[in-house]
Amino acid sequence: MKSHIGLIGLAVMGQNLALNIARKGYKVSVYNRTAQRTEEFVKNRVTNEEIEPHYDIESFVKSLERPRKIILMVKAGKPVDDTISQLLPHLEPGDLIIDGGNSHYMDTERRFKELSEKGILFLGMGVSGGEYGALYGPSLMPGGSREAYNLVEEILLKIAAKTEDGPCCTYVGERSAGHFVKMVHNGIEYAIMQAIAEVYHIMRDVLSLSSEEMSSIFEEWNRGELSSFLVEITYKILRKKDEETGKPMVDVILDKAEQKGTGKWTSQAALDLGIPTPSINLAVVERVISHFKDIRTRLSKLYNKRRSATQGSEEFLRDLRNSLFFAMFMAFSQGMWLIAEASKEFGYGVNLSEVLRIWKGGCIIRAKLIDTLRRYISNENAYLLENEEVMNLLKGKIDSLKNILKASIENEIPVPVLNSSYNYFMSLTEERLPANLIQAQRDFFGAHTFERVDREGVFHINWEEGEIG
Ligand code: NBP
Repeated sequence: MKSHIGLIGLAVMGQNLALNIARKGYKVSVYNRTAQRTEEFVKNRVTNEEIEPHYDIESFVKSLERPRKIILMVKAGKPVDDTISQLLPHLEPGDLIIDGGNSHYMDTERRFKELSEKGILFLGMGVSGGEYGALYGPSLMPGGSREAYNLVEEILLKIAAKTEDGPCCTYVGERSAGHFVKMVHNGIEYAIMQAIAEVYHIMRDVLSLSSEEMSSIFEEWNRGELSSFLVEITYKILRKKDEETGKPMVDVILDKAEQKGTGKWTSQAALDLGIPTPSINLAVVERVISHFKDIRTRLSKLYNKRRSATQGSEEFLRDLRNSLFFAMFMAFSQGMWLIAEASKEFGYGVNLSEVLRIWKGGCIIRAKLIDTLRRYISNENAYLLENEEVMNLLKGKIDSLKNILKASIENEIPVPVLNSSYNYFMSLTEERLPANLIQAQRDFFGAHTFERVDREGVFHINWEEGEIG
């Protein structure tokens, strides 16, 4: 019997996805560039699942029912192109390749075009949820042609995470829409992680709370409006002890944050499309700063920080909780606005509410807040701020955020994402920004012209001698 589907790339994600698909009753052929990985996978992890290993591409392709459906779970970048090149001689028009890695959306755009010209169907599919999600139910964000999606919809819906609103998978949109949406998902993830880290920093260095105390607070928060996967893992992380030293695990981890690039890509795309995503941008920048450990250590000795120990009063903890909620909301506001703009610009046809729905389960940014966002999102209100209930919700948090920002300034603690959430909101809600002065400066030194508030037209003046046109 031929396999229903094939999967190439048996690192952690590929292995788990193959097992997940096989456990839903499908026969899966697998292939990996390095044969040893395939052998170990079959020996150590495959039990009753119908998983057929292959050690050359040709036999792998021949083992698949037609039209062939092949998922790639290889490293993003050149490995995807290499694998596609190896597959192509063995494929026929109508066969489907699904790239499930974190590919850059522009690469997906190019591959979609190249493969379409050869009659090969292609889906760029974001997969979120890490290795656990891949095995037990990820959030899937496939984009490409509807025809391609229809070929695998049944399988994808079965393997995706489930919530009361259905499986966490939908046809996201045309061409590279799936990978664009996955990229922004990761950008939002960066911002929320950084906001949580900033709150932790204040708890640790201003309130002097122990890891156990912080863990209990995050655990309690996770039962309320902040309920989310990232808050949940935070309280679990904070209570974990290092077996060697007995210290809290977080205290023995070096404070240098790594990144694989999806946050940076989100910021780059946002800058290109002209959509403000300051929380995401600053979360990326803060990871970069974290890398300069030596410089930070030297400078910290030169510029002693002034810290005044503050009592962790009920009010202060409430303010911290409200600030985190506010920052989380702004991360979604910026991300969804970016997706809406990309959808318009690139003709993706993304349904924003559906994107939020498939982020309700399986993925890293799943959060109770998403239910609220889904009630108010629309193409016109993609930034989610133009609604009376949202307005009341946010107004109730602003004073808290101001208190926390004041405390962070008092204690010289960096809170770039909490701060940028505040400034993003304050800029967007300010009728008269000082951009008039910037226009004047541009016109002064570069004759870049300006518009006037009192009449139509484009103007330039000679700033030292009077109006010239
Ligand atoms: P990796 O991103 O570490 O990639 C390892 C896989 O790529 C191995 O199967 C490796 O084969 C294969 N590969 C490489 Br490297 N170069 C190749 C080439 N030139 N030709 C063919 N195969 C090649 O694996 P992963 O962490 O499982 O992630 C897979 C994809 O899923 C990535 O795009 C990743 O960004 C994405 N993703 C990962 C996570 C996560 O939590 N890890 C979550 C969501 C999405 P080999 O065995 O022969 O070296």
